[in-house]
Amino acid sequence: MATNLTPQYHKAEEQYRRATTTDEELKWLEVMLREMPKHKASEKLQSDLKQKIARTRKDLETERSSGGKGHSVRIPRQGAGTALLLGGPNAGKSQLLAALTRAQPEIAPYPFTTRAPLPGMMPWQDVSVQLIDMPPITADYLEPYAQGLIRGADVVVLVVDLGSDDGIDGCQALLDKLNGTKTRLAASSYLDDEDVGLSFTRTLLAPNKIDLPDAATRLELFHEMCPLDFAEYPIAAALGTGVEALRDAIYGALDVVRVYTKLPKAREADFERPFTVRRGTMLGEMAGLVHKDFIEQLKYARIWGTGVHDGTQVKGDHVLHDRDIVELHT
Ligand SMILES: Nc1nc2c(ncn2[C@@H]2O[C@H](COP(=O)(O)OP(=O)(O)OP(=O)(O)O)[C@@H](O)[C@H]2O)c(=O)[nH]1
Ligand SMILES: [Mg+2]
Repeated sequence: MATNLTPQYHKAEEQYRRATTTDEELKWLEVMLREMPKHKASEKLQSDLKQKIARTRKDLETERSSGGKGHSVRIPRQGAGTALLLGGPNAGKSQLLAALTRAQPEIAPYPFTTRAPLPGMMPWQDVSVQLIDMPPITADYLEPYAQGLIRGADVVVLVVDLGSDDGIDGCQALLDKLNGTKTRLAASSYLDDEDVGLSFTRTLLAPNKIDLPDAATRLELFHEMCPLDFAEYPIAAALGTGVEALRDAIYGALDVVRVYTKLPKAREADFERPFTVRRGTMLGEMAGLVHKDFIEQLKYARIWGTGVHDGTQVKGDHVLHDRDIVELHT
Protein backbone atom coordinates (compact mmCIF):
# COMPACT_ATOMS: atom_id res chain seq x y z
CA MET A 1 0.00 0.00 0.00
CA ALA A 2 1.66 3.26 1.16
CA THR A 3 0.38 5.25 -1.77
CA ASN A 4 -0.37 8.04 0.72
CA LEU A 5 -3.42 9.43 -0.98
CA THR A 6 -4.10 13.03 -0.03
CA PRO A 7 -7.33 14.44 1.39
CA GLN A 8 -7.78 16.27 -1.94
CA TYR A 9 -7.62 12.93 -3.73
CA HIS A 10 -10.21 11.40 -1.44
CA LYS A 11 -12.44 14.39 -1.85
CA ALA A 12 -12.28 14.11 -5.65
CA GLU A 13 -12.96 10.40 -5.35
CA GLU A 14 -16.04 11.11 -3.26
CA GLN A 15 -17.26 13.59 -5.88
CA TYR A 16 -16.60 11.04 -8.57
CA ARG A 17 -18.71 8.51 -6.71
CA ARG A 18 -21.55 10.97 -6.52
CA ALA A 19 -21.28 12.21 -10.09
CA THR A 20 -24.59 12.08 -11.94
CA THR A 21 -23.28 12.68 -15.45
CA THR A 22 -20.44 11.16 -17.44
CA ASP A 23 -19.07 14.68 -17.88
CA GLU A 24 -18.77 15.06 -14.13
CA GLU A 25 -17.28 11.60 -13.77
CA LEU A 26 -14.55 12.50 -16.24
CA LYS A 27 -13.85 15.78 -14.53
CA TRP A 28 -13.34 14.16 -11.11
CA LEU A 29 -11.30 11.27 -12.47
CA GLU A 30 -8.95 13.84 -13.96
CA VAL A 31 -8.70 15.62 -10.63
CA MET A 32 -7.97 12.27 -8.95
CA LEU A 33 -5.13 11.63 -11.37
CA ARG A 34 -3.75 15.11 -10.84
CA GLU A 35 -3.91 14.76 -7.06
CA MET A 36 -2.41 11.30 -6.95
CA PRO A 37 1.12 11.29 -5.55
CA LYS A 38 3.40 10.22 -8.42
CA HIS A 39 5.78 7.59 -7.12
CA LYS A 40 6.53 3.89 -7.46
CA ALA A 41 3.91 2.74 -4.98
CA SER A 42 1.09 4.43 -6.87
CA GLU A 43 2.07 3.31 -10.38
CA LYS A 44 -0.56 0.60 -10.60
CA LEU A 45 -3.23 2.94 -9.33
CA GLN A 46 -2.15 5.62 -11.82
CA SER A 47 -2.39 3.26 -14.74
CA ASP A 48 -5.82 1.98 -13.60
CA LEU A 49 -6.99 5.52 -13.36
CA LYS A 50 -5.66 6.41 -16.81
CA GLN A 51 -7.52 3.44 -18.28
CA LYS A 52 -10.66 4.46 -16.48
CA ILE A 53 -10.32 8.00 -17.85
CA ALA A 54 -9.86 6.66 -21.38
CA ARG A 55 -12.98 4.50 -21.02
CA THR A 56 -15.02 7.34 -19.59
CA ARG A 57 -13.94 9.61 -22.51
CA LYS A 58 -15.15 6.94 -24.91
CA ASP A 59 -18.47 6.67 -23.05
CA LEU A 60 -18.86 10.40 -23.28
CA GLU A 61 -18.23 10.36 -27.04
CA THR A 62 -20.75 7.55 -27.50
CA GLU A 63 -23.29 9.44 -25.44
CA ARG A 64 -22.78 12.60 -27.44
CA SER A 65 -23.03 10.88 -30.80
CA SER A 66 -26.23 9.14 -29.72
CA GLY A 67 -27.87 12.46 -28.99
CA GLY A 68 -26.75 12.89 -25.39
CA LYS A 69 -28.80 10.07 -23.91
CA GLY A 70 -26.20 7.36 -23.63
CA HIS A 71 -26.59 4.00 -21.98
CA SER A 72 -26.88 5.23 -18.45
CA VAL A 73 -29.93 6.32 -16.54
CA ARG A 74 -29.30 9.45 -14.54
CA ILE A 75 -31.59 10.57 -11.81
CA PRO A 76 -30.70 13.99 -10.42
CA ARG A 77 -29.94 13.86 -6.72
CA GLN A 78 -32.53 15.49 -4.53
CA GLY A 79 -33.02 15.89 -0.81
CA ALA A 80 -30.69 15.00 2.05
CA GLY A 81 -29.40 11.87 0.30
CA THR A 82 -30.28 8.95 -1.92
CA ALA A 83 -31.35 5.44 -0.92
CA LEU A 84 -31.70 2.72 -3.52
CA LEU A 85 -34.23 -0.11 -3.09
CA LEU A 86 -32.71 -3.37 -4.31
CA GLY A 87 -33.82 -6.96 -4.16
CA GLY A 88 -34.81 -10.03 -6.07
CA PRO A 89 -38.04 -10.21 -8.07
CA ASN A 90 -41.30 -9.80 -6.15
CA ALA A 91 -39.51 -8.95 -2.88
CA GLY A 92 -41.70 -5.90 -2.25
CA LYS A 93 -39.42 -3.05 -3.30
CA SER A 94 -42.22 -1.15 -4.99
CA GLN A 95 -44.51 -1.80 -2.04
CA LEU A 96 -41.85 -0.29 0.23
CA LEU A 97 -41.49 2.77 -2.00
CA ALA A 98 -45.26 3.21 -1.77
CA ALA A 99 -45.13 2.86 2.04
CA LEU A 100 -42.41 5.47 2.52
CA THR A 101 -43.20 8.04 -0.18
CA ARG A 102 -46.14 9.40 -2.13
CA ALA A 103 -44.97 7.70 -5.30
CA GLN A 104 -47.41 5.26 -6.86
CA PRO A 105 -45.39 2.46 -8.39
CA GLU A 106 -46.93 -0.59 -9.98
CA ILE A 107 -47.12 -3.40 -7.40
CA ALA A 108 -48.02 -6.88 -8.59
CA PRO A 109 -47.77 -10.50 -7.44
CA TYR A 110 -45.46 -11.52 -10.28
CA PRO A 111 -41.74 -10.89 -10.90
CA PHE A 112 -40.26 -8.12 -13.09
CA THR A 113 -43.13 -5.72 -12.56
CA THR A 114 -40.77 -2.76 -12.25
CA ARG A 115 -38.96 -2.07 -15.51
CA ALA A 116 -37.26 1.23 -14.86
CA PRO A 117 -35.98 3.07 -11.77
CA LEU A 118 -38.64 5.17 -10.10
CA PRO A 119 -37.75 7.87 -7.57
CA GLY A 120 -39.88 9.19 -4.72
CA MET A 121 -39.21 11.52 -1.81
CA MET A 122 -39.34 10.08 1.71
CA PRO A 123 -40.16 12.65 4.37
CA TRP A 124 -38.14 12.52 7.59
CA GLN A 125 -39.00 15.24 10.12
CA ASP A 126 -38.34 18.51 8.26
CA VAL A 127 -36.18 17.04 5.50
CA SER A 128 -36.60 14.41 2.85
CA VAL A 129 -34.59 11.60 1.35
CA GLN A 130 -34.68 10.42 -2.24
CA LEU A 131 -35.66 6.76 -2.58
CA ILE A 132 -35.28 4.97 -5.89
CA ASP A 133 -37.26 1.82 -6.60
CA MET A 134 -35.40 -0.48 -8.97
CA PRO A 135 -36.12 -3.38 -11.27
CA PRO A 136 -35.04 -6.65 -9.63
CA ILE A 137 -31.48 -7.97 -9.89
CA THR A 138 -31.07 -11.68 -10.59
CA ALA A 139 -28.32 -14.04 -11.73
CA ASP A 140 -29.09 -13.15 -15.36
CA TYR A 141 -30.42 -9.67 -15.01
CA LEU A 142 -28.51 -6.59 -13.99
CA GLU A 143 -29.24 -3.40 -15.87
CA PRO A 144 -25.95 -1.69 -16.77
CA TYR A 145 -27.14 1.59 -15.27
CA ALA A 146 -27.85 -0.12 -11.94
CA GLN A 147 -24.18 -0.18 -11.06
CA GLY A 148 -23.84 3.58 -11.48
CA LEU A 149 -26.85 4.13 -9.25
CA ILE A 150 -25.57 1.73 -6.59
CA ARG A 151 -22.14 3.37 -6.54
CA GLY A 152 -23.68 6.82 -6.29
CA ALA A 153 -26.27 5.96 -3.64
CA ASP A 154 -25.67 6.93 -0.02
CA VAL A 155 -27.36 3.79 1.15
CA VAL A 156 -28.94 0.67 -0.32
CA VAL A 157 -32.01 -0.99 1.20
CA LEU A 158 -31.83 -4.66 0.33
CA VAL A 159 -35.36 -6.09 0.39
CA VAL A 160 -35.60 -9.83 1.01
CA ASP A 161 -38.75 -11.78 0.14
CA LEU A 162 -39.80 -13.90 3.14
CA GLY A 163 -43.05 -14.72 1.40
CA SER A 164 -41.65 -17.45 -0.80
CA ASP A 165 -39.12 -20.25 -0.58
CA ASP A 166 -37.27 -18.59 -3.47
CA GLY A 167 -36.70 -15.37 -1.56
CA ILE A 168 -33.44 -16.43 0.10
CA ASP A 169 -31.97 -17.74 -3.15
CA GLY A 170 -33.10 -14.54 -4.83
CA CYS A 171 -31.16 -12.47 -2.33
CA GLN A 172 -28.08 -14.68 -2.58
CA ALA A 173 -28.22 -14.49 -6.38
CA LEU A 174 -28.29 -10.68 -6.19
CA LEU A 175 -25.29 -10.59 -3.85
CA ASP A 176 -23.36 -13.04 -6.04
CA LYS A 177 -24.18 -11.02 -9.12
CA LEU A 178 -22.92 -7.78 -7.56
CA ASN A 179 -19.85 -9.48 -6.09
CA GLY A 180 -18.97 -10.32 -9.68
CA THR A 181 -18.84 -6.58 -10.42
CA LYS A 182 -16.93 -3.67 -8.90
CA THR A 183 -20.07 -2.29 -7.34
CA ARG A 184 -20.73 -4.21 -4.15
CA LEU A 185 -22.72 -3.96 -0.97
CA ALA A 186 -21.29 -3.75 2.55
CA ALA A 187 -22.14 -2.73 6.10
CA SER A 188 -20.54 0.67 5.44
CA SER A 189 -19.60 2.66 2.35
CA TYR A 190 -16.01 2.81 1.22
CA LEU A 191 -13.81 2.76 -1.84
CA ASP A 192 -11.01 0.30 -2.25
CA ASP A 193 -7.71 2.20 -2.17
CA GLU A 194 -5.90 -0.41 -4.22
CA ASP A 195 -8.45 -1.06 -6.92
CA VAL A 196 -9.82 1.99 -8.72
CA GLY A 197 -13.53 1.69 -9.26
CA LEU A 198 -14.17 -1.00 -6.65
CA SER A 199 -16.80 0.51 -4.43
CA PHE A 200 -18.89 -0.69 -1.52
CA THR A 201 -22.19 0.93 -0.66
CA ARG A 202 -23.62 0.88 2.83
CA THR A 203 -26.57 -1.47 2.96
CA LEU A 204 -29.52 -1.99 5.29
CA LEU A 205 -31.34 -5.27 5.16
CA ALA A 206 -35.15 -5.25 5.01
CA PRO A 207 -36.58 -8.78 5.25
CA ASN A 208 -40.13 -8.21 4.02
CA LYS A 209 -43.58 -9.83 4.39
CA ILE A 210 -43.09 -10.76 8.05
CA ASP A 211 -46.89 -10.86 8.30
CA LEU A 212 -46.93 -14.20 6.46
CA PRO A 213 -47.05 -17.45 8.48
CA ASP A 214 -43.73 -18.95 7.32
CA ALA A 215 -41.81 -15.69 7.43
CA ALA A 216 -40.18 -16.23 10.84
CA THR A 217 -38.85 -19.66 9.86
CA ARG A 218 -37.59 -18.29 6.56
CA LEU A 219 -35.84 -15.41 8.32
CA GLU A 220 -33.98 -17.87 10.54
CA LEU A 221 -33.02 -19.91 7.51
CA PHE A 222 -31.89 -16.74 5.75
CA HIS A 223 -29.56 -15.90 8.65
CA GLU A 224 -28.04 -19.37 8.38
CA MET A 225 -27.68 -19.43 4.63
CA CYS A 226 -26.70 -15.80 4.08
CA PRO A 227 -24.86 -14.48 7.12
CA LEU A 228 -24.48 -10.73 6.54
CA ASP A 229 -23.25 -7.99 8.84
CA PHE A 230 -25.76 -5.44 7.55
CA ALA A 231 -28.12 -3.77 10.02
CA GLU A 232 -31.48 -5.49 9.76
CA TYR A 233 -35.02 -4.07 9.82
CA PRO A 234 -37.74 -6.71 9.36
CA ILE A 235 -40.88 -5.23 7.79
CA ALA A 236 -44.27 -5.92 6.32
CA ALA A 237 -44.28 -3.16 3.73
CA ALA A 238 -47.87 -3.85 2.75
CA LEU A 239 -49.08 -3.28 6.33
CA GLY A 240 -46.61 -0.63 7.41
CA THR A 241 -45.12 -2.90 10.10
CA GLY A 242 -41.54 -1.91 10.96
CA VAL A 243 -41.57 0.73 8.28
CA GLU A 244 -41.07 3.70 10.62
CA ALA A 245 -37.96 2.12 12.17
CA LEU A 246 -36.62 1.59 8.66
CA ARG A 247 -37.42 5.19 7.73
CA ASP A 248 -35.34 6.39 10.70
CA ALA A 249 -32.54 3.99 9.83
CA ILE A 250 -32.40 5.19 6.21
CA TYR A 251 -32.10 8.80 7.32
CA GLY A 252 -29.61 7.81 10.02
CA ALA A 253 -27.45 5.98 7.49
CA LEU A 254 -26.95 9.21 5.54
CA ASP A 255 -25.00 10.54 8.51
CA VAL A 256 -25.96 14.13 7.83
CA VAL A 257 -26.82 17.04 10.09
CA ARG A 258 -29.33 19.83 9.49
CA VAL A 259 -28.25 23.42 9.56
CA TYR A 260 -30.57 26.41 9.37
CA THR A 261 -29.37 29.73 8.05
CA LYS A 262 -30.29 33.12 9.39
CA LEU A 263 -29.70 36.47 7.72
CA PRO A 264 -27.91 38.95 10.00
CA LYS A 265 -30.89 41.32 9.94
CA ALA A 266 -33.59 38.68 10.25
CA ARG A 267 -35.10 37.86 13.63
CA GLU A 268 -35.67 34.23 12.82
CA ALA A 269 -33.75 31.58 10.92
CA ASP A 270 -35.11 30.08 7.73
CA PHE A 271 -36.63 26.91 9.18
CA GLU A 272 -38.30 26.02 5.90
CA ARG A 273 -35.20 24.93 4.09
CA PRO A 274 -32.52 23.29 6.22
CA PHE A 275 -29.21 22.57 4.59
CA THR A 276 -28.08 19.01 5.12
CA VAL A 277 -24.37 18.38 5.33
CA ARG A 278 -22.29 15.34 6.14
CA ARG A 279 -21.65 15.00 9.89
CA GLY A 280 -18.28 16.55 10.69
CA THR A 281 -18.61 19.29 8.05
CA MET A 282 -17.02 22.59 9.00
CA LEU A 283 -18.68 25.96 8.77
CA GLY A 284 -16.44 27.13 5.89
CA GLU A 285 -17.51 24.30 3.64
CA MET A 286 -21.16 24.75 4.48
CA ALA A 287 -20.92 28.47 3.70
CA GLY A 288 -19.78 27.48 0.21
CA LEU A 289 -23.06 25.62 -0.26
CA VAL A 290 -25.03 28.72 0.60
CA HIS A 291 -23.06 30.73 -1.96
CA LYS A 292 -19.85 29.72 -3.65
CA ASP A 293 -18.27 33.15 -3.04
CA PHE A 294 -18.74 32.66 0.70
CA ILE A 295 -15.84 30.17 0.77
CA GLU A 296 -13.51 33.14 0.22
CA GLN A 297 -15.57 35.88 1.76
CA LEU A 298 -16.68 34.34 5.06
CA LYS A 299 -15.26 36.30 7.99
CA TYR A 300 -17.09 34.60 10.81
CA ALA A 301 -20.49 33.28 11.76
CA ARG A 302 -22.65 33.54 14.82
CA ILE A 303 -24.09 30.27 15.86
CA TRP A 304 -26.96 29.04 18.02
CA GLY A 305 -27.00 25.37 18.83
CA THR A 306 -25.20 22.49 20.43
CA GLY A 307 -21.83 22.88 22.09
CA VAL A 308 -21.70 26.69 22.07
CA HIS A 309 -23.36 29.53 23.91
CA ASP A 310 -26.11 31.13 21.86
CA GLY A 311 -24.79 33.64 19.38
CA THR A 312 -21.13 32.66 19.80
CA GLN A 313 -18.81 33.85 17.02
CA VAL A 314 -17.06 31.01 15.24
CA LYS A 315 -14.63 30.69 12.34
CA GLY A 316 -14.63 28.53 9.21
CA ASP A 317 -13.11 25.55 11.01
CA HIS A 318 -16.01 25.18 13.44
CA VAL A 319 -17.66 21.77 13.17
CA LEU A 320 -21.43 21.96 12.72
CA HIS A 321 -23.99 20.02 14.75
CA ASP A 322 -27.52 18.92 13.98
CA ARG A 323 -30.04 21.78 14.14
CA ASP A 324 -27.45 24.52 14.43
CA ILE A 325 -28.57 27.95 13.33
CA VAL A 326 -25.85 29.92 11.60
CA GLU A 327 -25.67 33.57 10.69
CA LEU A 328 -22.98 34.06 8.08
CA HIS A 329 -20.96 37.28 8.03
CA THR A 330 -18.89 38.21 4.99
N1 LIG B 1 -48.12 -10.41 2.54
C1 LIG B 1 -47.37 -9.41 2.08
N2 LIG B 1 -47.26 -9.21 0.76
C2 LIG B 1 -46.49 -8.20 0.33
C3 LIG B 1 -45.80 -7.35 1.22
N3 LIG B 1 -45.11 -6.46 0.51
C4 LIG B 1 -45.36 -6.73 -0.79
N4 LIG B 1 -46.19 -7.78 -0.90
C5 LIG B 1 -46.71 -8.38 -2.15
O1 LIG B 1 -45.63 -8.90 -2.90
C6 LIG B 1 -45.88 -8.75 -4.29
C7 LIG B 1 -44.71 -8.04 -4.95
O2 LIG B 1 -44.61 -6.71 -4.49
P1 LIG B 1 -43.83 -5.61 -5.33
O3 LIG B 1 -43.71 -4.42 -4.46
O4 LIG B 1 -44.45 -5.44 -6.66
O5 LIG B 1 -42.43 -6.36 -5.48
P2 LIG B 1 -41.11 -5.82 -6.24
O6 LIG B 1 -39.95 -6.19 -5.41
O7 LIG B 1 -41.26 -4.39 -6.57
O8 LIG B 1 -41.16 -6.74 -7.54
P3 LIG B 1 -40.47 -6.45 -8.99
O9 LIG B 1 -40.78 -5.06 -9.40
O10 LIG B 1 -41.08 -7.47 -9.87
O11 LIG B 1 -39.01 -6.68 -8.80
C8 LIG B 1 -47.18 -7.96 -4.42
O12 LIG B 1 -48.21 -8.87 -4.67
C9 LIG B 1 -47.35 -7.34 -3.05
O13 LIG B 1 -48.70 -7.14 -2.74
C10 LIG B 1 -45.94 -7.57 2.63
O14 LIG B 1 -45.43 -6.87 3.49
N5 LIG B 1 -46.75 -8.62 2.99
MG1 LIG C 1 -41.26 -3.42 -8.32
